[in-house]
Amino acid sequence: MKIETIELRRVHMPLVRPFRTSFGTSTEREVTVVRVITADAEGWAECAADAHPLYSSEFLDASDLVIRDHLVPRLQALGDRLSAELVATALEPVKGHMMSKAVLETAILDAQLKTTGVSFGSHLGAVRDTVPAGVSVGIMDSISELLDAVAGYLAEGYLRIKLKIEPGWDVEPVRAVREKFGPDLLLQVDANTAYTLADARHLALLDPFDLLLMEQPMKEDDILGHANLAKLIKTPICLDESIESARDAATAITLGACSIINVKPARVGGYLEARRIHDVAAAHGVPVWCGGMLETGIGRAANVALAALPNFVLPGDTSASSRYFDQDLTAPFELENGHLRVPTGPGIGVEVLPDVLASVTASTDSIRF
Ligand code: OSB
Ligand code: MG
Repeated sequence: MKIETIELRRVHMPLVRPFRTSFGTSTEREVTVVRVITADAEGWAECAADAHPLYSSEFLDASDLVIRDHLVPRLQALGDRLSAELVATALEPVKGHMMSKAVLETAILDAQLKTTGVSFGSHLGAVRDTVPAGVSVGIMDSISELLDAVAGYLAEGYLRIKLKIEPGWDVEPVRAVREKFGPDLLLQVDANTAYTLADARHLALLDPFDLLLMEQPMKEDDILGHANLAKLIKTPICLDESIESARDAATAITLGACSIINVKPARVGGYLEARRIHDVAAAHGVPVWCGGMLETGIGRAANVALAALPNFVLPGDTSASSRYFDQDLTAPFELENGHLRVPTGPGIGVEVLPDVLASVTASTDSIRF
């Protein structure tokens, strides 16, 4: 494939309500949208890094810089041999920066699939037309505010609720949601690394609430700690931040650090590695689900396609556009009986709305290839 230009565009997307996690509060999603222009097609993707290095060490200003100065030159060196399948290997010498690598691989894969008329879903191996939608519910100022928020999401049709937790906001909100919405509600929690093994006895207080899983209770590099915690609590442990590759997944599963994995393509360098994690987990009988990074319709389209693979057996954080934005960058993803439809058009299968994109763009940088 011959790329002519790569455009990096910084956009600011106001969130419909603040989203608070154990690592901070967001009131807008600032994101870098990447457009890859070839003679035959345009490929689109978004970088999942946040403005601040709080979820992981990556952040948007650093991502723009590493893309421009370190990643794009390595792709240019491939010349016309460049293809999505070669991106990860070409970028391997650069340590880390998985989200920056992912956005390039994804935009190139989108352009490539558009050229051949194949959808992300078909290319990755989707086996479903729709995927069940869960929703990630932020930390609130009060339990009553939380119960109202959960009731609203359930009325919209969401099939699974994930509560963000942190020390001081864990057992009581979980108890309140379980008591109010009953034993059939699919309920899980996400701590984003806010606890240590010294909290094991406290986290075991969540055992009676029949949670589907507890996501990333401890630090990302604490695989041994998660394996130890798994022996001390009944709730299944799911890893998010700890898993950056299929090898990480194999290690964590083998050491007993998790029995479920949250697959975020951005965190693992793209959809091709995400599929390998899906395959490794499936081979071990470990279910996976598709996480999210408050994506716009651009990233959501590809996530929904991935979530249609066979071992994505739990509802993902693949929510409707309205959970995040009043105005998405694409036609909005909408719930149909609690499900999102997997796009079937070429590539990511959704069109970017040029006027909307222009209205939220703060700056654009064009790199001649
Ligand atoms: O840990 O899963 C997470 C959002 C931003 C960063 C990290 C996480 C999240 C979410 C929301 O939980 C997922 C979404 O709705 O996109
Ligand atoms: Mg998480």
